[in-house]
Amino acid sequence: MKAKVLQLLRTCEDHFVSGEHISNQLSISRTMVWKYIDALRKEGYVIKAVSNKGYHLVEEMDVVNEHAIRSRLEVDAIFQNIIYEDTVTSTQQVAYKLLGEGAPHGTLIVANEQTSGRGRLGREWYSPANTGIWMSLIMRPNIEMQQTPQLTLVAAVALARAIKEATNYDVQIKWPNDLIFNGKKIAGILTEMQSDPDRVKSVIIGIGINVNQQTFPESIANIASSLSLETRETFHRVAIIEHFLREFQWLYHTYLEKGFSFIKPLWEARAISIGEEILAKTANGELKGVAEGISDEGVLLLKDSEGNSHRIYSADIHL
Ligand code: BT5
Repeated sequence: MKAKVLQLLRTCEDHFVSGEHISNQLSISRTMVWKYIDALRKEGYVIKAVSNKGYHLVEEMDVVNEHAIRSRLEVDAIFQNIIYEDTVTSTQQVAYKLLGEGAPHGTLIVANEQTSGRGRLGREWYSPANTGIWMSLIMRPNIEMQQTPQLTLVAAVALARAIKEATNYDVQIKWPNDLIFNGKKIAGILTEMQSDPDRVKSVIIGIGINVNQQTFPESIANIASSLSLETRETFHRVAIIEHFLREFQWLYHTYLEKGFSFIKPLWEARAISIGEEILAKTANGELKGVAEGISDEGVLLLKDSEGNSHRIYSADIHL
């Protein structure tokens, strides 16, 4: 209900909306309307009340919680099952637990802080409170197992587009799972698949975005940054989440319908390091060469100094 009150206030952004209108629209008493307004104020929303006129949402703070997200969902949004927690170990871990309990396709888990956020290969992911977006999506796609890495690229395109829409800044994508701003990593994606021997059962897509952090631990300060540090502005996390969910939904559905060939040019348009000399550190050793692009399946193509072509399925890329 709080989400619906918020939605109504937002649709009348530049003028007052009467308590009576809210009460009629939502079929609740005027007293209940007042209670929801009061609760929203306590969360940090600045809502002006003028007798005979009604309520006016003057300012939205950087509030992230379930109804803040829900109030921004499109009617046909697939992410209807939203779980918000203040502090978790890792939203991936919460997602695994929920999968065990039968969580539906389109489950979204968002946390304000992670105490054991993780990256690929069990690496740590720095996830302090109040500043970043730490979220996991549970999807149950009908795709082949070898296609799941493509979902990382779909999510990367959706995230780059969402950041552009919410902040007006362009970010780049570094294969396979990094978003880069001014040469530094501002977001990472972690796609984990759960499968039977012959089919994908579910996929958890974990996304970490550095939004308003002003400092980073020394160990990553030279490679990591936030949107705020790079632009000297601050951003509303929930607006970035809103744009991401919208972008991801249509890209995901179009990908399922038309295949990866639809995503590839969108990915390439934002890719960093294509045509450049790179070092790919894979589980089987290191390879140096020129990144030629990605294949129609989303695999990185690298040509070494002897002219041999290599297909890279999984690696860390150093420029
Ligand atoms: C990733 O791994 O980039 C995937 C990150 C996914 C994080 C999300 S947050 C929500 C969900 N829940 C989780 O627990 N995880 C997901 P990888 O490519 O392996 O990069 C990890 C490396 O990035 C680390 O070894 C550090 O060098 C660096 N790093 C750690 N924290 C960072 C941060 N906040 N920003 C930028 N770089 C960071």
